[in-house]
Amino acid sequence: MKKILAHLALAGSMAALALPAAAQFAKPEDAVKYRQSALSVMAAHNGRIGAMVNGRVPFDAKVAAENAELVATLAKLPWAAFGPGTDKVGNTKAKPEIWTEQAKFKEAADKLVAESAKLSAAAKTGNLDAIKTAFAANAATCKACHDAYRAQ
Ligand code: ASC
Repeated sequence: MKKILAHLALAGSMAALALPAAAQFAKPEDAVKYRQSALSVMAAHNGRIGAMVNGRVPFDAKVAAENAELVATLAKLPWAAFGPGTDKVGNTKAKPEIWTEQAKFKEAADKLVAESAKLSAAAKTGNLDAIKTAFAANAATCKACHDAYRAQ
Protein backbone atom coordinates (compact mmCIF):
# COMPACT_ATOMS: atom_id res chain seq x y z
CA MET A 1 0.00 0.00 0.00
CA LYS A 2 2.78 2.35 0.98
CA LYS A 3 4.48 1.59 -2.30
CA ILE A 4 1.34 2.34 -4.27
CA LEU A 5 0.91 5.64 -2.45
CA ALA A 6 4.52 6.55 -3.15
CA HIS A 7 4.00 5.77 -6.82
CA LEU A 8 0.85 7.86 -6.92
CA ALA A 9 2.64 10.77 -5.24
CA LEU A 10 5.49 10.54 -7.73
CA ALA A 11 3.10 10.31 -10.68
CA GLY A 12 1.25 13.31 -9.27
CA SER A 13 4.34 15.46 -8.97
CA MET A 14 5.51 14.45 -12.45
CA ALA A 15 2.10 15.35 -13.87
CA ALA A 16 2.32 18.72 -12.12
CA LEU A 17 5.64 19.41 -13.84
CA ALA A 18 4.12 18.55 -17.20
CA LEU A 19 1.02 20.71 -16.73
CA PRO A 20 0.80 24.17 -18.23
CA ALA A 21 2.36 26.72 -15.88
CA ALA A 22 -0.92 28.40 -14.99
CA ALA A 23 -2.38 25.13 -13.77
CA GLN A 24 0.34 24.84 -11.13
CA PHE A 25 -1.11 27.75 -9.17
CA ALA A 26 -4.56 27.94 -7.66
CA LYS A 27 -4.72 31.72 -8.14
CA PRO A 28 -2.72 34.23 -10.22
CA GLU A 29 -1.68 35.87 -6.91
CA ASP A 30 -0.05 32.58 -5.91
CA ALA A 31 2.05 32.61 -9.09
CA VAL A 32 3.24 36.17 -8.38
CA LYS A 33 4.09 35.26 -4.78
CA TYR A 34 5.93 32.16 -5.97
CA ARG A 35 8.08 33.90 -8.58
CA GLN A 36 8.88 36.82 -6.24
CA SER A 37 9.84 34.37 -3.49
CA ALA A 38 12.06 32.29 -5.76
CA LEU A 39 13.84 35.41 -7.09
CA SER A 40 14.23 36.78 -3.57
CA VAL A 41 15.72 33.57 -2.15
CA MET A 42 18.00 33.35 -5.19
CA ALA A 43 19.19 36.94 -4.60
CA ALA A 44 19.96 36.10 -0.96
CA HIS A 45 22.18 33.17 -1.93
CA ASN A 46 23.77 35.10 -4.79
CA GLY A 47 24.51 37.90 -2.34
CA ARG A 48 26.48 35.51 -0.12
CA ILE A 49 28.76 34.73 -3.05
CA GLY A 50 28.90 38.44 -3.93
CA ALA A 51 30.12 39.27 -0.44
CA MET A 52 33.09 36.93 -0.95
CA VAL A 53 33.72 38.05 -4.51
CA ASN A 54 33.81 41.67 -3.33
CA GLY A 55 36.00 40.86 -0.34
CA ARG A 56 33.40 41.91 2.22
CA VAL A 57 33.65 38.50 3.86
CA PRO A 58 36.53 36.01 3.73
CA PHE A 59 36.46 33.52 0.85
CA ASP A 60 35.23 30.08 1.86
CA ALA A 61 35.15 27.68 -1.10
CA LYS A 62 32.62 25.34 0.51
CA VAL A 63 30.18 28.17 1.28
CA ALA A 64 30.61 29.55 -2.24
CA ALA A 65 29.91 26.14 -3.80
CA GLU A 66 26.83 25.53 -1.63
CA ASN A 67 25.38 28.93 -2.43
CA ALA A 68 26.18 28.72 -6.14
CA GLU A 69 24.46 25.35 -6.35
CA LEU A 70 21.38 26.88 -4.74
CA VAL A 71 21.47 29.82 -7.17
CA ALA A 72 21.66 27.40 -10.12
CA THR A 73 18.70 25.41 -8.80
CA LEU A 74 16.62 28.46 -7.91
CA ALA A 75 17.31 30.02 -11.32
CA LYS A 76 15.11 27.35 -12.90
CA LEU A 77 12.04 28.14 -10.82
CA PRO A 78 10.55 31.60 -11.43
CA TRP A 79 9.72 31.27 -15.13
CA ALA A 80 6.80 28.86 -14.93
CA ALA A 81 5.08 31.43 -12.72
CA PHE A 82 4.93 34.10 -15.47
CA GLY A 83 1.93 32.42 -17.07
CA PRO A 84 -1.07 34.00 -18.80
CA GLY A 85 -3.19 36.17 -16.53
CA THR A 86 -0.37 36.85 -14.06
CA ASP A 87 0.67 40.13 -15.70
CA LYS A 88 -1.37 42.67 -13.76
CA VAL A 89 -1.62 41.05 -10.37
CA GLY A 90 -0.78 42.41 -6.95
CA ASN A 91 2.37 44.49 -6.59
CA THR A 92 4.18 42.99 -9.57
CA LYS A 93 6.95 44.97 -11.27
CA ALA A 94 6.85 42.60 -14.21
CA LYS A 95 6.59 44.59 -17.45
CA PRO A 96 3.99 43.77 -20.13
CA GLU A 97 6.88 42.94 -22.52
CA ILE A 98 7.28 39.62 -20.69
CA TRP A 99 3.99 38.54 -22.23
CA THR A 100 4.33 40.33 -25.57
CA GLU A 101 7.93 39.14 -26.18
CA GLN A 102 7.65 35.62 -24.81
CA ALA A 103 10.43 34.14 -26.95
CA LYS A 104 12.87 36.87 -25.91
CA PHE A 105 11.88 36.54 -22.26
CA LYS A 106 12.43 32.79 -22.44
CA GLU A 107 15.86 33.43 -23.95
CA ALA A 108 16.70 35.69 -21.00
CA ALA A 109 15.47 33.07 -18.53
CA ASP A 110 17.43 30.32 -20.29
CA LYS A 111 20.53 32.51 -20.18
CA LEU A 112 20.25 32.85 -16.41
CA VAL A 113 19.88 29.08 -16.06
CA ALA A 114 23.02 28.61 -18.20
CA GLU A 115 25.13 31.30 -16.50
CA SER A 116 24.16 30.20 -13.00
CA ALA A 117 25.11 26.61 -13.92
CA LYS A 118 28.51 27.97 -15.02
CA LEU A 119 28.78 29.83 -11.71
CA SER A 120 28.06 26.62 -9.82
CA ALA A 121 30.63 24.72 -11.90
CA ALA A 122 33.21 27.45 -11.25
CA ALA A 123 32.44 27.43 -7.53
CA LYS A 124 32.99 23.67 -7.39
CA THR A 125 36.58 24.20 -8.57
CA GLY A 126 37.24 26.43 -5.55
CA ASN A 127 39.16 28.89 -7.73
CA LEU A 128 38.22 32.43 -6.64
CA ASP A 129 39.25 34.04 -9.94
CA ALA A 130 37.04 31.63 -11.89
CA ILE A 131 34.20 32.34 -9.45
CA LYS A 132 34.65 36.10 -9.90
CA THR A 133 34.41 35.80 -13.69
CA ALA A 134 31.35 33.55 -13.57
CA PHE A 135 29.72 35.69 -10.86
CA ALA A 136 30.10 38.83 -13.00
CA ALA A 137 28.63 37.10 -16.06
CA ASN A 138 25.71 35.81 -14.03
CA ALA A 139 25.07 39.20 -12.39
CA ALA A 140 25.13 40.85 -15.84
CA THR A 141 22.43 38.39 -16.88
CA CYS A 142 20.28 39.33 -13.85
CA LYS A 143 20.73 43.00 -14.69
CA ALA A 144 19.98 42.71 -18.42
CA CYS A 145 16.70 40.95 -17.69
CA HIS A 146 15.76 43.48 -14.99
CA ASP A 147 16.54 46.38 -17.34
CA ALA A 148 14.33 44.88 -20.04
CA TYR A 149 11.53 43.31 -18.04
CA ARG A 150 11.29 44.78 -14.54
CA ALA A 151 9.75 48.18 -13.87
CA GLN A 152 11.73 50.49 -11.57
C1 ASC B 1 21.66 40.08 -7.23
C2 ASC B 1 20.41 40.72 -7.08
C3 ASC B 1 20.10 41.28 -8.26
C4 ASC B 1 21.17 41.04 -9.22
C5 ASC B 1 21.69 42.31 -9.80
C6 ASC B 1 22.83 42.09 -10.74
O1 ASC B 1 22.22 39.43 -6.36
O2 ASC B 1 19.65 40.76 -6.02
O3 ASC B 1 19.02 41.94 -8.54
O4 ASC B 1 22.16 40.29 -8.50
O5 ASC B 1 22.10 43.15 -8.78
O6 ASC B 1 23.29 43.29 -11.23
